[in-house]
Amino acid sequence: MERTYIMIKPDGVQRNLIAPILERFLAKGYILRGLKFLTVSKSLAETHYADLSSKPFFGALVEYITSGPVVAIALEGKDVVAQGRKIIGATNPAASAPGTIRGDFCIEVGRNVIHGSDSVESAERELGLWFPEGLVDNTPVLLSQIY
Ligand code: 3AN
Repeated sequence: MERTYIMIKPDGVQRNLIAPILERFLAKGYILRGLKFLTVSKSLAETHYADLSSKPFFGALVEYITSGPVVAIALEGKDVVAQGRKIIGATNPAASAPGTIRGDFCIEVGRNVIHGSDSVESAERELGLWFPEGLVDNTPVLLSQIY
């Protein structure tokens, strides 16, 4: 089953958007396979964004991601990478439709509250980076087995 890496960035955490953001993915039906709250080291931020290292905003991006705790999330489900990106919206919030996370919750590209993997290959790389301990077995069970 396909997986993606989602991250609520420091501005999303500080603006108390953890619950409303998480709600959108879980209500849609994706399965939670990993969830943690952590402060990001400079080296982890640089490795995560290695593809952008030549961009003029790279330094500011690393500073932003390391400026406070983030929520790292592993999700699983059919077509979750592409569908997750649709739920998130465009990189620039100004181009994100209302109803998307960035369309509803932010204004600036440099403070765009959330990250989502852009391909199945980057998802696997990012999940390995952020969840080196592996993911949690979270096979849905019938409610009748719980209650
Ligand atoms: P996305 O996060 O939508 O996959 P990327 O991978 O192109 O977009 O960019 C990664 C992050 O870099 C963005 N989420 C944003 O925080 C930052 N970023 C991208 N473009 C710019 C820009 N022009 N100015 C400042 N920050 C940017």
